[in-house]
Amino acid sequence: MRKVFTLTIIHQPARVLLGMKKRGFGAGRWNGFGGKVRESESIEEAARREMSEEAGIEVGSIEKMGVIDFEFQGNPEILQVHIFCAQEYSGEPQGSEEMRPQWFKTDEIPFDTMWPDDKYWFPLFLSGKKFKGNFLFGPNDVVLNQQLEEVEHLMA
Ligand code: 6OG
Repeated sequence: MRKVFTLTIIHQPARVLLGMKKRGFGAGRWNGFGGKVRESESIEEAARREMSEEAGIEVGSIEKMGVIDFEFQGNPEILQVHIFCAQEYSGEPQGSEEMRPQWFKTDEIPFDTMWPDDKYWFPLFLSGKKFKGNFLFGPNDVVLNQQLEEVEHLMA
């Protein structure tokens, strides 16, 4: 079974907006903003909705930068995460029940407190490259296997 998620990162010159996940899946880690795509919406609509719900901001144009399939050993479910970049937004980033937003300089990304896959794809993301890949996690969220490739285009 496959579940589709969004993950959106505001990227402005020399800084990114991340959020500390306060509860649920990935709690205690910095990450972009996002969640599960509902049946009634497109993936991009979900990305915008989650930015609004979790950080209180409305994003301008957004661009899909990557798609990654995640698998956890012993679990048949595949999490397909669509990673978006946005530069412009309106409103002021605000904390929510789920996330505490904070700006990070692009040379001070807190990889040690992020999902272990992030250090693989973040450099591509920051340099504006598009990518797709897959990761297999083992016990304690260790990366057992991964593939990541740069691509010219991603499907909407
Ligand atoms: P909710 O459960 O909050 O959505 N997500 C991941 N992000 C990274 N960087 N690595 C992973 O490796 C991830 N798995 C899921 C997708 C979960 C949020 O977390 C992201 C969503 O934005 C396993 O609804």
